[in-house]
Amino acid sequence: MIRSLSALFLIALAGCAKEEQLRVTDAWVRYSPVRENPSAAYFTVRGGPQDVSLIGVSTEVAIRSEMHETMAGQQGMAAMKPVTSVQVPAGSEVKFEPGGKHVMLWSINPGIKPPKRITLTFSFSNGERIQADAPLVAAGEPAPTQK
Ligand SMILES: [Cu+2]
Repeated sequence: MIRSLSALFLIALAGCAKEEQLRVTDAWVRYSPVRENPSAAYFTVRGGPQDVSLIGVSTEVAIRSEMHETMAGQQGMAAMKPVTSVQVPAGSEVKFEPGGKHVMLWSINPGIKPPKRITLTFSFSNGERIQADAPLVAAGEPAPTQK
């Protein structure tokens, strides 16, 4: 009885692992033309076979980057606060999008402007690192279509 249960369990695990890998899609950056103001990166993290946490997003072309969460602040004003970790449960879809979670990027190299693309590096709690290309989108330009 025990043996057959564990066999079933293994089959279930194998089926799961084949299904989805941890990945990042739909990355783009709302580019700030004012150097003192940060740009903001948006993307979708698609969970893999295990629960993990996203613990950092960085790019070589910005001096500093920080994950933020947007909260309903006082008097109806939206406020943001830095977060050091965002949970990505297995098989889930975690969106970083305008009005929600985002990554602030400070002081992108002056030579790098829309429509150039930058590479974002995503670090996860299980040691995985994923890179994704993100187009810089100028202020006033529409966001790339999200699928
Ligand atoms: Cu922010």
